[in-house]
Amino acid sequence: MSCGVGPGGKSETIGQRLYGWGLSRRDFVVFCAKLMVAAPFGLALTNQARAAEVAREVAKARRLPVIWLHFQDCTGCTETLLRTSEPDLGQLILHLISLDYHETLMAAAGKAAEAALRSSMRENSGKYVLVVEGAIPRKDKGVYMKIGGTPAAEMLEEVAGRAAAVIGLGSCAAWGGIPSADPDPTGAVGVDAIVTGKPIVNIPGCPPNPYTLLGTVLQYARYGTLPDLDVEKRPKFAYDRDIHEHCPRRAHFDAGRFARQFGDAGHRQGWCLYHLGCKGPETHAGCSTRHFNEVVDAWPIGIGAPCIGCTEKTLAFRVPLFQVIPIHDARPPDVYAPIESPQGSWSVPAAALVGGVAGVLVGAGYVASRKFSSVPDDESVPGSGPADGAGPSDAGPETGPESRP
Ligand code: FSX
Ligand code: SF4
Ligand code: F3S
Repeated sequence: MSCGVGPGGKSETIGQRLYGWGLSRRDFVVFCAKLMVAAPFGLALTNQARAAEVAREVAKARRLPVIWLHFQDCTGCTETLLRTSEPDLGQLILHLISLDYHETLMAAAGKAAEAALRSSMRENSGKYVLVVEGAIPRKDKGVYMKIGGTPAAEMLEEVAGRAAAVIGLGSCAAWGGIPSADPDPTGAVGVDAIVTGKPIVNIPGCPPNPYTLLGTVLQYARYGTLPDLDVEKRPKFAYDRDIHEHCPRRAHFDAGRFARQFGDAGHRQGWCLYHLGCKGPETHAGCSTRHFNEVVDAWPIGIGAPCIGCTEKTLAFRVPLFQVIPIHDARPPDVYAPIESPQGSWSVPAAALVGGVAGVLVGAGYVASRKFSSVPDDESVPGSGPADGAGPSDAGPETGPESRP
């Protein structure tokens, strides 16, 4: 039994499956182009030069059997996968992989569902990828969650035992997420606190970006390898940079223009959310360049909400939402980068000229930042003016030009 749509076995290639389904080559290439945007480097699959070549590689892969377990979660991780558009990724994924067991998507229930799980484990022993969504409760012998009478931790151990690799999808499965927030009533943990002896990939985010999952699974299907991981077992291709590096509000941060309250003038003008508790400077994720649901600006900062650091083990659900974090290295430059001569060497007059131009730029930038560095009074929002005592320099000595001597 499979909750994939349409006929066809696991032995067919992804290309045969997709073209048999009626997907146009153009739509397939468009999907692969999106995959390349989500994984610009670091994923063997997208190291090809063009989207058409990535499409050729993906098309050659066999559909990977996937078993998907749900534990303590909100199902947002599945939702984010199904809520994508053009080409409809929700449909597409059911052709890219062979989703053999997924409690919220499969039609089967009760004994039939359990039989589907057993049958897939037997048929694909040692070959399937196990995707886990949700945290696993361990307190009091796991009584807080049982599936078919089996505690979640026990079920995870058993299904992971026959898997080729395990993916902890979402912050809950990666390290406990929301269910593990203080006071953590159920003793919620992530996959790697329970599973041993198997390759584990964490794809945190609450919810995570669906393309990160697809990139990981498709690479495994095509080459049998997993992407390079960082110390938290996150694929580097998706978590190598922090939000702050590519945030569209970064220019406001550098110039000292901060929203002080939700709805104040700075907030309405799209200024930096640092003082509202944004954890972007400490959060590794690609949200600022890979938005959700393929809708422009559909990501926390894009809609005016500070990043809560949902991809970081030590931030989301650990540090209060609106608490301001210390800035370590993200700071505006003291001087602008030098301008190199086209010949690659410096002549004295050119150096003098560049020095003059750079000096003017630095001066202009500094003056501009002074000019725009405080939120103008907004009488419609109580406490929104500079008099609320939260000037840019409140953020510490390293947060903006305003704080420089
Ligand atoms: Fe957790 Fe997934 Fe957050 Fe929700 O199910 S990662 S609560 S968005 O969606 O597990
Ligand atoms: Fe963007 Fe947050 Fe950095 Fe401001 S602090 S630039 S909103 S990531
Ligand atoms: Fe999470 Fe921050 Fe992205 S809250 S979704 S990592 S912007």
